[in-house]
Amino acid sequence: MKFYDSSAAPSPRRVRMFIAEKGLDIETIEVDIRAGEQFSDAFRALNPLCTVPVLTLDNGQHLTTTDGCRAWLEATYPDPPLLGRTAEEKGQIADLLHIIMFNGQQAISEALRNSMEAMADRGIVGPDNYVQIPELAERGRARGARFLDRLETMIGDREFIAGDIFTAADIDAFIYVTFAKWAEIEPGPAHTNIRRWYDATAARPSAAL
Ligand SMILES: N[C@@H](CCC(=O)N[C@@H](CS)C(=O)NCC(=O)O)C(=O)O
Repeated sequence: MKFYDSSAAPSPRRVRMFIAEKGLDIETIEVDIRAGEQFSDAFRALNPLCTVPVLTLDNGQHLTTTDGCRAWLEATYPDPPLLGRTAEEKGQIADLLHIIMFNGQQAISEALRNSMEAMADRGIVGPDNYVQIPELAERGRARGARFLDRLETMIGDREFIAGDIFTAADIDAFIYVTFAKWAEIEPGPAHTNIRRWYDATAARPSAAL
């Protein structure tokens, strides 16, 4: 098994933290996406969509999205559970992950991909080029700020986002609050729940990776 990672990018970090929380040791290959290694023939053979993360399994199968990698990891290494223990919790965490992706990841990606000079013509991730749309960057920043307000309420006075256990929802929200800083979106003084929860998550060994 091999994990194709890219150390500065948020999506593979979602799998990297997941692997660390499971206590697994998986051979990791760094893909230099700034140098365009994701477009090489060798990488396209693993994932024609030219994105990281990728997990290659011992049976020759390639899992090419964060969701696919984590679904397989959870089913193969169920302890500790990160995608829910009961049917109800699995449903709840799937909801949370969707909300975090739609309101957090999508907003911040739009803000950055449509404004950064280094992302010129890379408005959407993947093998095809798309021009930047400055209005999308502006909208992304507005949505990103609202994401923090929404997350503040989602966390409330809970220790973890889903309740009493650490889950993939904490991993993803932690990574996107960190990623939002690239777009100059940061928790303010009113985001006291985010600050408490963020500091506790940052202290976990998996967050240092
Ligand atoms: N939905 C995909 C998205 C993966 C994704 O966007 N990966 C980014 C890094 S965070 C990437 O591969 N970027 C390469 C590029 O920008 O060309 C997943 O979660 O696996």
